[in-house]
Amino acid sequence: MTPMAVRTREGSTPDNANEVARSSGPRHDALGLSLDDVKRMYRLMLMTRLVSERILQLNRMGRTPFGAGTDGHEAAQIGAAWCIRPGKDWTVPYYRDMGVSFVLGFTALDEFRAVLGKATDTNSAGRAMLNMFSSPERRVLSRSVLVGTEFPHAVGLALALRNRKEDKCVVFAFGGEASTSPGDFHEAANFASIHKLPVVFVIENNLLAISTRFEKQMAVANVADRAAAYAMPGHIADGMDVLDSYEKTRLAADHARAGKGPALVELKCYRYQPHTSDDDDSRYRTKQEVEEWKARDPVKRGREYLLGAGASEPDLEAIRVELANEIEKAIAQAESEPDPRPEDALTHVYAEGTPRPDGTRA
Ligand SMILES: Cc1ncc(C[n+]2csc(CCOP(=O)(O)OP(=O)(O)O)c2C)c(N)n1
Repeated sequence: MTPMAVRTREGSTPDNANEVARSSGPRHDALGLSLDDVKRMYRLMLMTRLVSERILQLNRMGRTPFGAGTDGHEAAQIGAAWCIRPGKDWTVPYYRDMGVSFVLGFTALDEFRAVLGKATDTNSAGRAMLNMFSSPERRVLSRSVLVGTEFPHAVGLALALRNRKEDKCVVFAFGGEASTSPGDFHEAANFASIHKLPVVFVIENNLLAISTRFEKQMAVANVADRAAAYAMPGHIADGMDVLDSYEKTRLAADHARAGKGPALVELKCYRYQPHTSDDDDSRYRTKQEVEEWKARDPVKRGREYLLGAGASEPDLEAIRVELANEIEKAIAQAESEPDPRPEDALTHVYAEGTPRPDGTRA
């Protein structure tokens, strides 16, 4: 399977009214982004790449139990998450969404605390699997690792926003392409569309669900084709390009924000690492396939774009050095922090004060 050019879906119902105007200037200008915005996007893409690579290294050294690499998803995640308004919109990220979490303000230290299962982990105090991001202040919904279960929750959240009259707030529900196969996705999309709820389904299509290839996952050519069944727009983005990912997600977000109901954006990307640190990807793909996708590497493309738009090599090198230092400091800090206490294992699992049959309370 070679990297596919991004196709526009035939028969799609693009939200033409919201198409971003083209100009002859730099692409980011036409999207209303400054060069500084693009630099910040690049910084977060590089941070995501470096942290992801470091997690796998630490795992192979026996210092972390588990990892789920983000490499290859950076442009999709940073570009899409750039449309989220912090503190207003809600986000339901999935387990591969470290880049989304960084846009929302999570730090490398937050990530390493979670990966190392430390008591200081802000998501679950070391109880949940890594990347079960959770933050009421940042409006990030804690979710289950069961794929697809996030969508009915996201739609319920959107209904609650409407009932509370939190107008113009949108719920961004993320998932991989395989998460659109369980019934949860279809029930959620149907309900959201009937009730015109402000949900953006952000689907990172990396063509593989562990070892199951896209063609064995669904009969349609694009995940975005599924949107038509629910009368919602389905946009397709080159998920290896941060600006395209931003542009297409913004079309979907503008639609939802305008009260027109849900929309879906499919970000076509590829994961470089095995599915998780426990997976042997040599059993279902060739190194050549991975290399072909790496030729379109999103971080490298972001760097080339910035150099072409006026950023300097020393500027970009300074970003890399600063990130590398921040990451090593975060690892050392997280490793020095306490593990959860065994006696806290059930905290927040059962409601405190639950009545026992004998009338006492737990
Ligand atoms: C309901 C359910 N079935 C199976 C699994 C096991 N599982 C974990 S990840 C995964 C693949 C998901 O693929 P996709 O949604 O495309 O996301 P990706 O991991 O490729 O980013 C599966 C089948 C699960 N977590 N939940």
